[in-house]
Amino acid sequence: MSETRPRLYRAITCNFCQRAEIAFAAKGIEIELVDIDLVKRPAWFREKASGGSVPLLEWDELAIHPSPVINEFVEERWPEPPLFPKDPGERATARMWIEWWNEGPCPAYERRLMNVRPERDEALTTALLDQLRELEARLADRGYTGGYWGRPRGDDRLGVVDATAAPMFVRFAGLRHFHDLDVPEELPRVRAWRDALVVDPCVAATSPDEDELLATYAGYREVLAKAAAAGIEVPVARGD
Ligand SMILES: N[C@@H](CCC(=O)N[C@@H](CS)C(=O)NCC(=O)O)C(=O)O
Repeated sequence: MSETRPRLYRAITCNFCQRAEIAFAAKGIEIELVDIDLVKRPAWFREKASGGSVPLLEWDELAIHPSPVINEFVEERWPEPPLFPKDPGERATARMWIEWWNEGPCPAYERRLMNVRPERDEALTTALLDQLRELEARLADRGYTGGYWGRPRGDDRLGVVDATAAPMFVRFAGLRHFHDLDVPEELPRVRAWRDALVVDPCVAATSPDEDELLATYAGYREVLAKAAAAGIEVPVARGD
């Protein structure tokens, strides 16, 4: 394998993409970023290994996706500093959290953020808040009181679960802007985790400019609103 610079196809709105950007930043590996317009996805990109989905990592002869596999690869190829816990039980726990994140909080936030049908607002808000309450309970079960996810087990630095969760918290900017929604005050552990993650140097360095992020979301929301007006259901999250 050569030492060419890894190339990451991404979109600034995509929380999955920033997970990989954070992992590379944590490892100190410079990458080439290729921005993909998710509304006018180029035909040449649809031909690639992910079938048009971002993130996609190309490195040497490899084309790797989806985001959890990319971060596993980054960890194995560039082991220092480690993002996964050393202890096998904690590693399994980290992977279970990532699985849960992808099934629970992540799609709930995507659906609520991108909803353009006001009659669905309440149900989608409830679904998102249910996920955040479950997150609060899971953090409490871990003995979490602040800092990074690994802290209760003595590992208070950015890890793979933090890299997976942080991009959603960064994109809560969209929930605040379009829907006046935020992490409720009665969820102190979720807020503490959010607060620790968004200021982490690797997260901050890979976070999109907020105005650009909101303008891009506004463009997507316009497309979704036109589709909704035409009676077309557009999937916005896993499982739709
Ligand atoms: N499970 C994938 C999800 C990636 C994903 O949903 N990406 C979105 C953008 S945020 C996308 O490209 N969707 C279009 C598609 O999958 O064709 C991952 O973790 O990488």
